[in-house]
Amino acid sequence: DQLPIRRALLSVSDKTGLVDLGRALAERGVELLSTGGSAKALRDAGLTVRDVAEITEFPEMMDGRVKTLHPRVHGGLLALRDNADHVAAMEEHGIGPIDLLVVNLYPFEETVAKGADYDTCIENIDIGGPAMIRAAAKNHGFVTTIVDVEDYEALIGDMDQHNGATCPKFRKKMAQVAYARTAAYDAAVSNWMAGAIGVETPRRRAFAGTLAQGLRYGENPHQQAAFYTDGVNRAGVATAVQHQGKELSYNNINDTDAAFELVAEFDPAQGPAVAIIKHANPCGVARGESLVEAYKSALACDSTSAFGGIIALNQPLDADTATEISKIFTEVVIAPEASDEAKAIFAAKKNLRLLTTGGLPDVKSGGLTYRPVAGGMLVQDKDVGFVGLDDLKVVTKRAPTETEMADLLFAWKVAKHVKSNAIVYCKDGATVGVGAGQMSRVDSCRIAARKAEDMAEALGLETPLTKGSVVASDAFFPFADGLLTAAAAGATAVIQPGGSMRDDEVIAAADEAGLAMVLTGMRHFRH
Ligand code: 93A
Repeated sequence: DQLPIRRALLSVSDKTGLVDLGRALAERGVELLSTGGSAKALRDAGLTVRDVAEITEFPEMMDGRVKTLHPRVHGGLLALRDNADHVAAMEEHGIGPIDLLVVNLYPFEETVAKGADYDTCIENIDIGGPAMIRAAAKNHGFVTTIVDVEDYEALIGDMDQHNGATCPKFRKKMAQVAYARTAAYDAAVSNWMAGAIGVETPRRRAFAGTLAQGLRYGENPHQQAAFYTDGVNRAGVATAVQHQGKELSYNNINDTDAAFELVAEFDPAQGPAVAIIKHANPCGVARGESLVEAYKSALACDSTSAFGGIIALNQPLDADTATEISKIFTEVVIAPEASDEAKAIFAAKKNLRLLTTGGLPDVKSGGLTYRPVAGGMLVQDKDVGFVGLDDLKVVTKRAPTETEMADLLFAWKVAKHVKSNAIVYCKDGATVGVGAGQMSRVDSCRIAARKAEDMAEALGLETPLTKGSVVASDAFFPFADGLLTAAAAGATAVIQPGGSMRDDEVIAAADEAGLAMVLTGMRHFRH
């Protein structure tokens, strides 16, 4: 039901596979039209090509800004072949039909990723390419649109199955891919501009990314999934180098991100820190004199849950830490760097994935987070909230000691990365109990304390590590019960936002229990 492809326009920035495709088309009797660099590449390979400039009777001009933007091109792509008026217009104006469009765009995303200056990025915004793609894809009843080198083979395959034509189903599929490409392209342009001119607002932003990797499956094996990157140059799972082990899964990527973003809260200049993540929540976070000490303390918080976990380090992985980590099963280790010795130790662990990032992300730098809801998407600024010593308000009779204060600030940073309701007990720069994701705050207090009791039993300790700890709560205590649970578990100091109707009641209970309490005035919900 379709005439064979007779004329193709090839205009590509990425010349990969161009010559082979051109040859395959020529062998099938297709006339080749092309733009400057693409035409040259085809000609150099000995193929016969007509310049677009010849049919438009206009030279490429303005540094190539105007080369294909002409009715002889767009008419040839858009004309309905079965519409008498369209056919007459083509005849009247000397427009020949274009049956196949092969375009890949100026490498805008790559140019941005390379850190090019503003004007270079602007010059790499393709105008003619997207215009042709959108035209050809709209006219998919008659025209085939190819925007991805990956689809060249399928194109020739489809033509060979249909006597040199393509089937409607293939053209529709390629049109869908074409619009995905132009949408993602313009989103990349808009988001780059937002960054370049410092627009922070989640409003009037575009959403799209570049497919980085098709994933084997999603959260569960019956869900399809893929990983898209947004081109933001942030040290993390999206930009990391993987040194060994099989491909990361959907859950691995999610947890690795959670782990690295958390550990990045701890400035490496202030000493080593380690975070262990399970199901997107930390099951142990610690600082230490050395990296291996930090790891051991993090593991001691909940060594049961740490099995099969994901570990993030704020300093280069060394041999000692690698040896210690190797003692239990770990899915992923992510660190700024890894020593050759450490890499050699991990090489024996075939199932362990090692990622290095070259650095830590700036946790104070913004960006947006997205969450799908049925029928839409919620967008907000990333939580880059930070409180320091000067922001804290002591509300109890007793002020925290210096040691308590250091642990309170540590616990607060961890709590920011725990799903609400979040309760984090800490002692000596290490978490000793984490309560996450409960519907009631008092349950999070109890669960964290109970897990500490379990660990004490496992480690053969007389008292749980929560004895003499401090506790952070990601949001205010609505009643005194949660705070009293923490006191019963042995906490001596509390950090929380404050702002509850019953703050007075909670403060009185803290005083009565001899607790020191500070308010941050800032909440860290995370869902
Ligand atoms: O500068 S443009 O936006 N103006 C145009 O009219 C135009 N037509 C095609 N860029 C344009 N293109 C792009 O040129 C294509 O999308 C492709 O990426 C590139 C191919 O150029 P060449 O064949 O000279 O290497």
